Amino acid sequence: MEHLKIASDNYVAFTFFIGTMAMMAASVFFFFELSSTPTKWRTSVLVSGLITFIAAVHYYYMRGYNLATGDSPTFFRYVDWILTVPLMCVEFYLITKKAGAKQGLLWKLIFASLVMLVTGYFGETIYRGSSVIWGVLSGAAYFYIVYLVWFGEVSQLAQTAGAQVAKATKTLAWFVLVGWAIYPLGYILGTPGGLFGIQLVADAALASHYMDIVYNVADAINKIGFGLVIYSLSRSQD
Ligand SMILES: *C/C=C(C)/C=C/C=C(C)/C=C/C1=C(C)CCCC1(C)C
Repeated sequence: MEHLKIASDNYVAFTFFIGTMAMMAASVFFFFELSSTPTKWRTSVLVSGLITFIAAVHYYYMRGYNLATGDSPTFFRYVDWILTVPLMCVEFYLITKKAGAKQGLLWKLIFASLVMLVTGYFGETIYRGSSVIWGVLSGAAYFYIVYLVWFGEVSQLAQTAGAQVAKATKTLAWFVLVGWAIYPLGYILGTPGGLFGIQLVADAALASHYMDIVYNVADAINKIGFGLVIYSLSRSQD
């Protein structure tokens, strides 16, 4: 078998590699901190660890796939997201549960995240020619999640759940509004006519490289950062 190495100017392979390490390290951190986490926050911190652990396993695979083929591991990217994004919705539910969050809210968040990801997957793979319309549908589901965490049930419940929960929920809401908005940017760069018919990067191979770099950076920010917000909440007085 040929020995594969990362060329020093291969930023796609490099960010897959760093992403794998970062997700692994974050998982070890969250899992080891569990024993000193107050019981009422243990499930939340465990879920933070599960999110980065699932990502670490996918990144390990995607890193190898990309290095061996030079291609974008789109399928496994979406398998990762389909598992981890609903778990991030679970985090919102868990921290607002004490203030009375109902399971219905959890299902709303999970359903919206699945619509967002499945439509995005269609636009990136099966229906690339109509990626704009699938991107718009995905964006609608995304904005529904933004609405729920900024103005809807999540934010209303958080306000009655104590100062620390309210503060953490606001920070997580910023992650959803700004951190998650990085993904559509990657989609726009990587799909044909991504920006309402405008092709930003003409070369298809280059376009998919840019997309992978953007997604890799976004994942590190959103999965590890999100988990750390939960972690610091678990160390607060609430
Ligand atoms: C850990 C992974 C996370 C937080 C992934 C989040 C993904 C998104 C918020 C993706 C959103 C998309 C749109 C809003 C429109 C274009 C298609 C997507 C799927 C890239």
